[in-house]
Amino acid sequence: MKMKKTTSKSASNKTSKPVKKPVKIMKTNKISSTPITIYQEEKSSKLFENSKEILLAAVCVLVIFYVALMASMPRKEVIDQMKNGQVANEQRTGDQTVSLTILPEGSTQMTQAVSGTQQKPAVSTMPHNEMVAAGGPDSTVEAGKRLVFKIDKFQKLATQPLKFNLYDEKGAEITPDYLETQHDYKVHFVLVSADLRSYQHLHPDYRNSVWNVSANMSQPGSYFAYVDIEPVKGDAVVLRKELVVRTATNLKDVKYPGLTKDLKAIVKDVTAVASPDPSTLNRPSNMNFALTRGGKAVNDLKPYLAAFGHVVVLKQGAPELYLHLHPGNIVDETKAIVPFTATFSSAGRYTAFAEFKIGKDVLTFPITFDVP
Ligand SMILES: [Cu+2]
Repeated sequence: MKMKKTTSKSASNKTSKPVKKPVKIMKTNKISSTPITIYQEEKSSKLFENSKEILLAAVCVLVIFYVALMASMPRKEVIDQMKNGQVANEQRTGDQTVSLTILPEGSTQMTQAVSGTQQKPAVSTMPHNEMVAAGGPDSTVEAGKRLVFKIDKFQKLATQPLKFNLYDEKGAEITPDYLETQHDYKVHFVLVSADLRSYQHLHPDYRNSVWNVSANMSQPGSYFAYVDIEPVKGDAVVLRKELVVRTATNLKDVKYPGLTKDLKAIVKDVTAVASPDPSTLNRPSNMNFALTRGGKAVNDLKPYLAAFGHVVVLKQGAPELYLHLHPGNIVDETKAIVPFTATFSSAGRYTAFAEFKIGKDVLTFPITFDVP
């Protein structure tokens, strides 16, 4: 965290300065009109000497208080930096990159486009759409060999301990040392049920030579795991794997969530209203989320994983299409309107899972909308 350079080091030096005694001012007492003035001057100059010390002490106290306050409240600063489109790298080491790159399997064109624009920017609150727009909109996610689960078929309807390994293009294992931290974690693990009715965003641990995470898979059917990582060398990538509880889901038979009425989702006491505007395919379009409580803008929106919000967008029936968006700058925090941009390449029905930290809770708002 950045500290203001104001310190108290010079504050006490001045107290050792010799105090000049006022000289014989009472002499002038004879003049009736002036003594009071002079006496007052004398008094005020003494007062001034004392008040200097008081003032210095007060300044010290204020500086100490300020420093303590800044140390205990990094959030405000993070917010300010985020408003300015920066992220507190000092505080969140390695948090310099946008979290996801969306690469189709074996597409060199995409890889080039993405690496051309990504270049490990120092700013991570830039909306992902830049990358997506450059690399191609709602692209496919690499599936297959690079994300390998110890077990990918389950019988129990339960929270399952999942274990997996990650590999690079050459088949070498990707351990934590080979990963950048992005948005506070080395691995972001999104698990979505095939019917898009269950969504989890988790953060696995690497233990005993394997990544571990527990995920709720209490419904039968397929789940899609998306692992987003940014290798130290190479581009960020999203890897995908289908996990099956009992029987795989036939995507043609899935009853997906219908269009969300008024594009409004309510979780706890918070209402999120999305305003996607995907009027033009293949171009970045705005997608704002307005967060309210009791009809008023929420006043306790907090940064979460180094952003003011995270939106994962999936196309119904197309698990290979995946967008992960982060907001740009929040222009007016008091309005609690979080601006995202997304680029869609194909018409259809999409479900967005928008995560916001509001107060102490991270709330996920699912909103289904159409891209005409
Ligand atoms: Cu995110």
